[in-house]
Amino acid sequence: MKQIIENVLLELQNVKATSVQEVEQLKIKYLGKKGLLAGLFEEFKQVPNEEKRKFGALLNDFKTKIEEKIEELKNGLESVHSPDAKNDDLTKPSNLLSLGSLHPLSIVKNEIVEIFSRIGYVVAEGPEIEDDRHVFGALNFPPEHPARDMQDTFFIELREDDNHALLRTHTSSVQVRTMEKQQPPIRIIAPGRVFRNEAISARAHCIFHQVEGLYIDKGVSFADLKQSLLYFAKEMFGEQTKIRLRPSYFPFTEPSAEMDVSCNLCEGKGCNICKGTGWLEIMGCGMIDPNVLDASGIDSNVYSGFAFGMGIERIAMLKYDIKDLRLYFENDLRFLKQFSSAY
Ligand code: 2NL
Repeated sequence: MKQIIENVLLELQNVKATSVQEVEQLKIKYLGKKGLLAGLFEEFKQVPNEEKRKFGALLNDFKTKIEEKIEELKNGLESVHSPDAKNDDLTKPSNLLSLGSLHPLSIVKNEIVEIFSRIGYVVAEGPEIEDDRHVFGALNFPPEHPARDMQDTFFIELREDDNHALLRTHTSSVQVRTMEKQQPPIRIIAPGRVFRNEAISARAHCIFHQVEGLYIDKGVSFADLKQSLLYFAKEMFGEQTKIRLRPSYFPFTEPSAEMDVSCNLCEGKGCNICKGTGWLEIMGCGMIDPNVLDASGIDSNVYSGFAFGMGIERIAMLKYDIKDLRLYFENDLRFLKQFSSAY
């Protein structure tokens, strides 16, 4: 037995392995159930009692040596592991990166823009840092209007001539800039980020998103406004959708209205979402005040137009049943991953 052990130990010194499979085979050969070591332990049963101690120690030592050798071969394999080692398949596909998805506000904004582009509106954009004239002055806000208060608007720089720099509070400023540059017909849609000095809560935020629209030409009437917005409501909320217009007030339109759409969920019967009324308010609109046209160089004796504005957060809340505005801005992946989207 002693002789066998010595021979094997010698043999082991020169053993090499180039693959995991080879190491595994060696392990089976020496340490397996029917392997060399198992055979020796079987023979050990025949060893006379007085020699058991000596041979026992020898066998155990042998076992440890084989285990060490196997371990060494394994480690050797790992350290020489290189791309041209036999078992690497370089043609295997890599782990796929999971695709992100669009933010719910982007999904809803894109949908609104697409619906209006189908009837000839083009997208207009402008700066987020604006001046008083484009946000208030040209839009018929009287000097003492509460929206011009520090409490509501983020002023950036107070200027001598009162044309202060500020963060836009609506995207109407984009439309004013278009009217200054271009004579009718004008048919534009202005999506974008706006800012108001509000305390943040589930229902209010200092940053939010709007889409405003503007249509100016000869002979544009309230009937055109109503039919265009009915088209929008049906495209956005489904063919069965009804609209209603309630009188309202904005400094830049006269007459002005709030538009409601019939509640899709309860089909007008009254539910949680529409608070039992059967109607959901989704936008403000009206005929552009002649003062607004004239202030930007469009002759109100020749042209007329309508305008509308809606909050994207509110529409996305209705569409996806989102209950807290803050979720839009926290970028929590558990929230964002819920909105699958096709680009
Ligand atoms: C709302 C209401 C509205 C407009 C926006 C507008 C723009 C120009 C001239 C006249 Cl340049 N009007 N925009 C008109 C009526 C309503 O927004 O509730 N927005 C969230």
